[in-house]
Formats: sequence, C-alpha cells, structure tokens
Amino acid sequence: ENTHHAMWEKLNMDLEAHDGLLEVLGKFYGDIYLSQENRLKGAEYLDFVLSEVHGLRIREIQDAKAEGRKVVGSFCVFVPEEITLAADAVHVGLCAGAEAGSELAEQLVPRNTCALIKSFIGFKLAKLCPYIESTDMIVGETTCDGKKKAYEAFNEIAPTYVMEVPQTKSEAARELWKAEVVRYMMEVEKLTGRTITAEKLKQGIKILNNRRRALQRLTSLRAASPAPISGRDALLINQISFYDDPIRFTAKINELCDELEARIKTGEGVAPAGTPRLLLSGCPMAVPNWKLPYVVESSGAVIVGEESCIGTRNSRDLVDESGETLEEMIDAIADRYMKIDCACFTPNHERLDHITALARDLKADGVIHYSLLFCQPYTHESLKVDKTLQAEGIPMLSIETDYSMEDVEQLKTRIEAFVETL
Ligand code: BJ8
Repeated sequence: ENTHHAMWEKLNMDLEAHDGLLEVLGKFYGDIYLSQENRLKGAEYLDFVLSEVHGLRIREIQDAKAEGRKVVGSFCVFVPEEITLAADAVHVGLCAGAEAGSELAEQLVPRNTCALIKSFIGFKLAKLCPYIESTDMIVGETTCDGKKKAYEAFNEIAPTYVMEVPQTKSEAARELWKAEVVRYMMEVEKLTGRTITAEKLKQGIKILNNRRRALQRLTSLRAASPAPISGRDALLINQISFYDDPIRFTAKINELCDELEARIKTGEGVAPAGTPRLLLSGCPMAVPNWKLPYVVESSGAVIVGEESCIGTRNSRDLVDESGETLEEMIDAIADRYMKIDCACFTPNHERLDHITALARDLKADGVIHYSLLFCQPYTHESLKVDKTLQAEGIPMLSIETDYSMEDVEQLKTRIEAFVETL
C-alpha cells in the first residue's frame, strides 16, 4: 500500500480513483520525460518533485498547517502571492491539466467549456486533488467568462473568494485593481489572524522576485544553440514553480542554470544545432498537460520558450523593490500585476510586442499558437498574433486542442508539415 494512503484518506480523497490516476500519470511521465536523452543532472529534482507532487509536498503542507499556517489556492497569476507569503501562508496553484473527472464537471459547467476549467472542477468532484482538499481559502478571479461563471458554480461545492480583475489597462482599472489587492490583503489577514507588516511584505516580494529572476535566467539561457534544455523540461520547471516551496525551488533552478551554462560552454545540447526552434504561445499548460510539447519535440523540432502564464508571462515582470512603506509596496504590487498581458484584456497590444520580441530573443524559427478549445480570448488573439508575426516574417501555426489524446496523430501530421517548411 502507498505510504501516503492514510494522509489522502484523511483528506477525503477517492483512494481507488486516485491510485488509478497516479498509475496513468507515472506511465505518461515515463514515456514523455524519462525517455529523453542527454537530460540534465538537475532534472533529478524535477523527477523527484513530480513523483511526490501528491505525496511529500502534501505532507509538508500538512505539517505547515499543523504549525498553524494557512493554505491558499488560486487559478490565475493575477492573485498576488506576495501577500499570501507575507502572512506566512502557503500559496499553491490549483489549475489542472488532465481529463480526469471532466465528465462529472459537466454537471456544473456547460459542455463547451475549456478543458482547464472542466479539469479543476472535475478534480474536485472526483476527489482527486490533494491540493484543493488542503486549502483553507480558494481564490478565483474575474478573467474570462468561462472562469467567472465557473467560480459561481464552484462556490457551491467549495467556497471561493473572487478577486475582480479589470478588463482594460485604464487609470480607473488600475485603481479598481489596487483596491482589490488591498481587499485581498485584508481577507488573508482575516484568514490567518496575522497582520501583514511592511517588513513581511518586503520579504514576500523578495522571495517571489528571486523566483522570477531564476526563471528569467532559464529563459535567457535557452537562447543558446544548440538548445541546452528540452521544452518539456522547461515547461515542467514552470509547472513546478506553482507547487514547490519558492525558496527551495529558486535554489534548485539556479543550480540547474549553472549546469546549463556549463553545457552551453561546451556546445552540448538536447538536439543537434540546426534543429528547428519553436516558441509556444497562448493558453497556460497546467500539469500534467504535456501533450503538445511532446508532439512538437517528437516531430523534429525543439521548443525554446513558452509565452504563457505557465511560462514567461509569469516571470517577465518584477515587483519594484524600492518601496519602504506598506502603501508603496502595495502600489508596486498593483503596478506589476497590471503589466500581465492576458488575452482577457482589451485592447492587449503589449502581448503582440512581447511575442515578437521573445521569438527574436530566443532565435525561434517559428511560433506555435496554442488555444484550448472553447477559449474565446486566446482563440481570438491567435488571429492577431498570426498577422503580427507574418508582418515580421516569423511563421506561425495555430493549434486548437484539449486534453484528450484523440488528436495526437493529427497534430503530429500538422506539426511535422509546419516544421518541414522552416
Ligand atoms: S492571467 S491566461 S492564468 S486568466 S484557457 S480558463 S482564458 S477559456 S487561463 Fe489565465 Fe489568469 Fe489570463 Fe493567465 Fe479562460 Fe481560456 Fe480556459 Fe483560460
């Protein structure tokens, strides 16, 4: 019997269904990750964290709870984690990237809802996610219509605090957002019974900026040719950043970057120089959604960047660290988050500039735009991204898909054809 069974049982999980999920996941991970050649030594950390993502990490979180710390779960990079950390709470991402439970989800949301939403609802209904079951507070947000309405339904099975994210970048929108940051801070103080001081908030800002700096370092090292790390491993690093302790994660990723630097010096890579280099752009790929990177990297290309919230959109901007008072720091946090170029905003020109610049910086030969089926914001923007990249002479392929494996062969055919033209 699995050593974590008693813990999962306490969390009221469906042990049988969960064992089944872990088995499928283990096999999937073996095929997609462990089969890679020339992998980094630092990938041992990734393998370990992933193999224990529902085990040891949950145990740590339970230990933190036993010490009186609270756990906050969120679904969007708009929720300011600095504030959570400043109240000594643990912050985890709850987005899910597997089909398990999706049919159950259709009791609460319409069929034509994106796979990401169906997945987190399905995981809750099927009692498969130890993170959701460990949270003391779940935070939703008003981004796309799909999520906004899903939180209303989700609230009936799991109380959800919702942050109002504005839809434009106007001055009034920024004021609204700042008020929401303050309201979140008060809610976290109420939850934890702790007062957020300037000193604590400064610490939270520093910890998360350091995590972003490590991820920025990884991004810039991927400009090297031959590509020193696979897109799959880089995606996994970004995915793990939402679960692991931020200080440990930062240290491990910096070690991994040291190894990458050494590799780059000796000209070593995961694919020969001259392998077509692709940038992925679009919807976030929540763990264990590795389908597209796997198909791409089995089609004669290598992925050199991810323009998504589980990618550069979450690491590109730092919070200004010069603030000393609580007020200054809250302003700095509000400003930093207002820079997020999510497709839910209108207009959202910055994203087009960011994609072009990233493709150039990473020396990408082409871009694959990825939208989840039924995702209005990103499907719309794929047309604009295509136009922009065309004008810049950068080829783009637009993919719309979900979490099922049914279209893998078809995707492979399209991606291979695209790669041939590069
Ligand atoms: S800041 S990208 S994490 S909202 S895929 S649920 S948009 S229908 S995820 Fe996101 Fe925050 Fe924006 Fe980032 Fe809706 Fe589209 Fe589904 Fe999506």
